[in-house]
Amino acid sequence: MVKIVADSSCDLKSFPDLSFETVPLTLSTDERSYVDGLDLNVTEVLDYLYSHHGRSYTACPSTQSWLDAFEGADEIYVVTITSGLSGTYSSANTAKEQYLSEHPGVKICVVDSLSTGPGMVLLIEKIAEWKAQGKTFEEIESEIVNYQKSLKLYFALQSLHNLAVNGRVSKLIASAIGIMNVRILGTASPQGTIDPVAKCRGDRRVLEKLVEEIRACGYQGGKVRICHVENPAFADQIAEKLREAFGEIDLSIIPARGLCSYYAERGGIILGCER
Ligand code: X90
Repeated sequence: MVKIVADSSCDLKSFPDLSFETVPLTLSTDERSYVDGLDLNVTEVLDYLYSHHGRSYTACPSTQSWLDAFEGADEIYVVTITSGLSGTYSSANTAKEQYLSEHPGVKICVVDSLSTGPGMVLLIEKIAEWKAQGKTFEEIESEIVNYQKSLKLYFALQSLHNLAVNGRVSKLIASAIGIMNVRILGTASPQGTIDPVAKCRGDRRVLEKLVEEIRACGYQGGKVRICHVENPAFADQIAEKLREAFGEIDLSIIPARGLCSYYAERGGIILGCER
């Protein structure tokens, strides 16, 4: 059986016509812990975390949770959140080694997305598309890297608080926003870390700047996936602007699950596109 397994930061819960499963990260405070599973209520968790004054943090999936997801499959594609910000890629590789030692002959390809959310969605969709076309494991394993190079990830966030307290972005960068309607526009660096691009005052400005950046990176109307944290209106505005500029595009909008909601924070959006 062919199976695609991703961690919960991909924001998808299911995938049509194919065996697909997500493995959860966890979100916690010193008092509570939430598994980013299919039934997690994001609004409730965000309400709790914003009212909680102590520290909060996240943890990558355990090796065992990957192994459980691999069970029964013999051709497995794993897509993880960037290794530049999380131990998830490393835990997936540990699980791969263990599964292979117990199931010789199985094929497992672990892809470090160097991205998250919508960047992972594009990778998962491409693997599924290639599989439907009958490509072999070896072809997919060697071609996915080139496809990955054609992808770009952007984000527009209203707060970098959770990224900063967990050491994923410098406190200096984080302190510049969260005041006076300032939004930060950023991108994923080639190493899969956070690369701030601009500070923008207000939604209209960040929208203009985002479309400008997308154009400048060489985008010409390829696929776009947008994940949002309780902000479908902003995602719709981005979609509209992109269609004005580039015509009909294959674009979809996805609500963020727990992990991306925690780090991208309320109002945040993450956008992945093909160049
Ligand atoms: O292992 C763990 O505990 C998970 C740590 C994840 C840390 C960062 C998640 C970022 C999610 C923020 C905007 C997108 C930035 C992507 C740059 C590659 C969302």
